[in-house]
Amino acid sequence: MRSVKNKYVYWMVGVFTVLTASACSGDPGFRFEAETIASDIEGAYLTKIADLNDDGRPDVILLSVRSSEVLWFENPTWTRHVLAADITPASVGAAVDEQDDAHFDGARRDGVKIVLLTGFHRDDYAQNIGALVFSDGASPVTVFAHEPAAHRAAFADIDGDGARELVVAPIAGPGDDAPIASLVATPLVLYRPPQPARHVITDALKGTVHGLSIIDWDGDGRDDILTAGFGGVWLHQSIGKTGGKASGDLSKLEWRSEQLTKGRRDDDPRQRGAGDIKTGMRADGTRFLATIESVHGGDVAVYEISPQGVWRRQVIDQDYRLAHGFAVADFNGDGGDEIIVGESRGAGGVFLYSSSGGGKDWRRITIDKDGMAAGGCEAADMTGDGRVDLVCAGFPTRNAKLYVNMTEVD
Ligand SMILES: [Ca+2]
Ligand SMILES: [Ca+2]
Ligand SMILES: [Ca+2]
Ligand SMILES: [Ca+2]
Repeated sequence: MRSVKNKYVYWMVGVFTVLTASACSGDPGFRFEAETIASDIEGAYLTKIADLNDDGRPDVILLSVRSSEVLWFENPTWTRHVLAADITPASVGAAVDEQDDAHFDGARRDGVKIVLLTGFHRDDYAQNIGALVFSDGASPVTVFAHEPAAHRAAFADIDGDGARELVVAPIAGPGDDAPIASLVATPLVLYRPPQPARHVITDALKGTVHGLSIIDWDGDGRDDILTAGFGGVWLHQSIGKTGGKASGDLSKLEWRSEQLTKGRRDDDPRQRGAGDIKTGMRADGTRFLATIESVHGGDVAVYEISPQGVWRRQVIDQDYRLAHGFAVADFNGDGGDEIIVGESRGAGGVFLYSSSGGGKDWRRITIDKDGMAAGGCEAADMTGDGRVDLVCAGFPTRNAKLYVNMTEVD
């Protein structure tokens, strides 16, 4: 019988380095200890956390935009394994579906489903074939579809039937030779891997789309989708039924898409909008939005809704050359979420923003000053002690690190 996640206990191995000990008056001191997962990964870009060997400990998939291999690192020794080989060109996104035991009526789960987005030419965008690669850990890895310029993906239960579908967000419309600066229509697409059928959620997004986030926005048991791009932050919700658990017809869904905020304003349309989107929760239970603005931009913004229903923008930092690593989680257990932002240029830097008062007093705390130029950061409890840790991967620094959360939690 499978051990229940979050109840495992084990000792982390490796040499820890105390990186920061911040203790502002009246503010809980955030403290992280860094552990190197890998330091020789050319093109290290993003991570995807998932328990790949089903031992209850979350492992780390590492995507490189310079490698034909996708590696995964086994927690807690960080022994490296090849997840997929001969990926040409590189892989830029991954989505993992770890089904809860409840979905299998208490039976042991069948392992994880993984989709890798590959075929992304960093230097020749017009050749972005967007191969969608499927692995269930048992059958051979297969390419089940092509979605040109596929860039972000996430599993989400869109129709509320208990099984997750795959949302794929291309960075731009097909054939665009400069997708990071596109001004044409960009699709948002739904799949049920490994079935090849393609379902367009919307073609209302104009220009580059760089951020994708999943949340059950209205608490109705169906996951909803947030996207970020030159056109701002959009919410996409499905209506209608597909009928039949895990096998319904996704083409029967109807979609409602609305813009939540325009994001950054600028005369240049390629400097507008938002590059990434996360949702967070205040300690009092109110929701906020956090964004990087614009695409590959340097601003960090927080939005809170007004009594009139308008998302009000507050820029909390503008110091980044290219902010890319991005995560939102409650690192000190006070019920309110903090924001993580990684500088992806030069020597980098990983920073935490904390708002202790529930107001506009976001303060910045350094987690890693110059040892991580984070292209991606993810928050998860990697050590099994109930505290949320942080995993980041960096391109210029060619590395991946675990930041073990040592913050005192109430
Ligand atoms: Ca594991
Ligand atoms: Ca579903
Ligand atoms: Ca919903
Ligand atoms: Ca907190």
